[in-house]
Amino acid sequence: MEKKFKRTLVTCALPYANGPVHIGHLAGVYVPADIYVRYLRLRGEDVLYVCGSDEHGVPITIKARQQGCSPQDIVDKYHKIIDGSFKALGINFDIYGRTSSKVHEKNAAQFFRKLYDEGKFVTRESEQYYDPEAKTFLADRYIVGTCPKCGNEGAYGDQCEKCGSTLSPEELINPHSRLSGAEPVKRKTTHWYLPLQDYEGWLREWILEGHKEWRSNVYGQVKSWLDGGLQPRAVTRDLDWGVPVPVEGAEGKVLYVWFDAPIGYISNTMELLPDSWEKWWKSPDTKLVHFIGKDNIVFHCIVFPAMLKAYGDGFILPENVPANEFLNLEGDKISTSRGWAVWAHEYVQDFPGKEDVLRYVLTANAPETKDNDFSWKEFQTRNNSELVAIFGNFVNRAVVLTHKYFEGRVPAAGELAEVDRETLAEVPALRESLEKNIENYRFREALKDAMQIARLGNKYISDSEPWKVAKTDMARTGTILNVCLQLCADLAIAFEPFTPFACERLRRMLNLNRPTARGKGPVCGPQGAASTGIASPETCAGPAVTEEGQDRLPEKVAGSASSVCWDSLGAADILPEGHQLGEAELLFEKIDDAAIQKQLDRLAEIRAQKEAEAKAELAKHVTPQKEECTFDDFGKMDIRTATVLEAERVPKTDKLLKLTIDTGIDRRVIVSGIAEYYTPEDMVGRQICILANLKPRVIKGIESKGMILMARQNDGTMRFITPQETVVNGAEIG
Ligand code: B3M
Ligand code: ZN
Repeated sequence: MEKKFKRTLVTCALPYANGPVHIGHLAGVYVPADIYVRYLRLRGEDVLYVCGSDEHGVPITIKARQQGCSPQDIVDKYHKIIDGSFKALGINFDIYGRTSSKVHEKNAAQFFRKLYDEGKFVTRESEQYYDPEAKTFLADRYIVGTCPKCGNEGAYGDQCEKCGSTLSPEELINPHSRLSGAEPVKRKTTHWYLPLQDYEGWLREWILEGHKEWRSNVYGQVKSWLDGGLQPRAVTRDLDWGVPVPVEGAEGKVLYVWFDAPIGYISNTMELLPDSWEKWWKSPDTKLVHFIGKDNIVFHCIVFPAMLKAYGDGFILPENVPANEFLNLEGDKISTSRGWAVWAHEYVQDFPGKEDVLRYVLTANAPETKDNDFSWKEFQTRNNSELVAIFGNFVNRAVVLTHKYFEGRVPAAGELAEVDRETLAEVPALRESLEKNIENYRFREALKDAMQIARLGNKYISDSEPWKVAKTDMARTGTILNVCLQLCADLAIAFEPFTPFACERLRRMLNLNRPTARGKGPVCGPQGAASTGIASPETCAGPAVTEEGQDRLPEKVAGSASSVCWDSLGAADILPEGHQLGEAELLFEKIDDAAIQKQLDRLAEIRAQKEAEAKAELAKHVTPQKEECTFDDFGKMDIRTATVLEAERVPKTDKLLKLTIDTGIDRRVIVSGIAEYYTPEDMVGRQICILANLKPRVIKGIESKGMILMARQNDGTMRFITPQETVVNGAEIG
């Protein structure tokens, strides 16, 4: 049986404040969380929505070093950018805190101290790398060297970003410190560890037995971690940026970022609600939901719960952790370091007024069950053919025609025809499906349900042709438009979680209030907004919403069409006859090719730059020169130009081409292992260079006379050598 909760605490992964957020973050975490929160609030649920910047960790100190500033400067800069882009996209947390805050430092230290005092940690001495020049221990990321797998000279002690291998500093060839360049030495150091293995049985029971309903990607990852056996996990680091370990003799040590960051959820709640935060974290009536990306699953499903369990004191555990997979960009993995990303703060500048389009596309294409790809073409198509051509077009026709024929007042619905009734009857079913989908974290499907209402409306108005009916039957025209306007009002409610800015415009057109959660809990947005008719999405958030004791909306605001709520969705009379509409405005605008091309050009530039860098990198690894030879040695080789006349694959082989060539001396056959790199069509007509006097060999039953000269690049790929200008066949080379 579903457990009933009184309130919901929604957390979003705290973004690292070492760079801006991009569409991968938005699609993976923040847009789905925002939909969920907006929806719950529409339903009258008591919700607290918590996020903040993750301001500790090695990447931040590295960035500071690169830019010649302090880690604090870095986090100040990115905290502001990230906070701003969330707001711009309508993602309004009740608090967007920071882990560099005083409240957090105190709270995280206290959390550690309690576990420490109660003997919940074990200490271990280990050998860690130490920079003898900079006189500091080195986190794995601070050590660079040559990757043993691919030869990349800039591989980190934890990972090679070029080939993606996970590494340990021991594996690096020629390791050196990023701080001083010195070769790191091993030194003994002591750290505190949380013995995760002690929590294994409990975790199994709680998740593997108790939460079979979790998404299969989450459940599967947890299971494989547990099946693999848990190990003690270090919760401290030798570093000078972070929360100092609150224990005597721990100078120069800080809490590991993944220990302090999740505590940040709690600290941020404390910061917002110093007197009532415990209600959100320690009441079994609170439903805790963590929105995260798949790379954070182990921390949110294993490490943090084990920390909370160790701490005790009534802390609740997540009811669900709907982690998403990754979003790629134009077929390639998003990469902050390579600049292969669409940044949220740049998007809102490049596409002002189109915040909803991004929200819509990222939801329609959300990586809920598998990695997905974002492409600018798809972005354009979804905007132009779905938002504009279906949703916007329908609303526009309904509102414009009502102004044209009925002075902008909702006409009376006469007797409903079959098609009217059937159309209206579809909405409650869609609503039910939408509710189920959101409640089960299937946001893509939920969006389809909402969009289906727009499709329904668009089809209804096209089929009913009120503009034609108006020539003969004004009463029927009125009925059709009445039905259309009710569907428009449905859309204004159903789309609120997904496209809040467009819904605000739509409500303005329909002269409707922001939908409220009538009678079920605190209202969504300040009371004052109700009388002004319009409340901006911003007013939907804010701590006041979640505080208890707030006035509730009256059960029914009689006669006022301007007050709708989620429960109005699907009713046939949301807008009463005679209700005055606002002016028609464009709900969505087309995005032209030029705007898309601009984005594609930017990405092409990045790609070209990366390719050039890769080439330069390749050029660095030239194989060493061979042993000396004499002029006579060389003179024995008869190297000539020739032209390929015919080419075909050698049957039953992958690598061989049979080439018939004109050598100037004769016409002959050479069998060459180049089929991996060239097709027969590539070769015909091309001028090549051959070693003409190589002793003939029989290959796969074919006599091969000579050898084609190829350049072997250091990644192993081959290119044939061709004269820059066409020369006669048989010209001697030397
Ligand atoms: N900052 C990692 C990430 O963005 C991390 C999340 C912390 S949530 C407590 O992938
Ligand atoms: Zn590598």
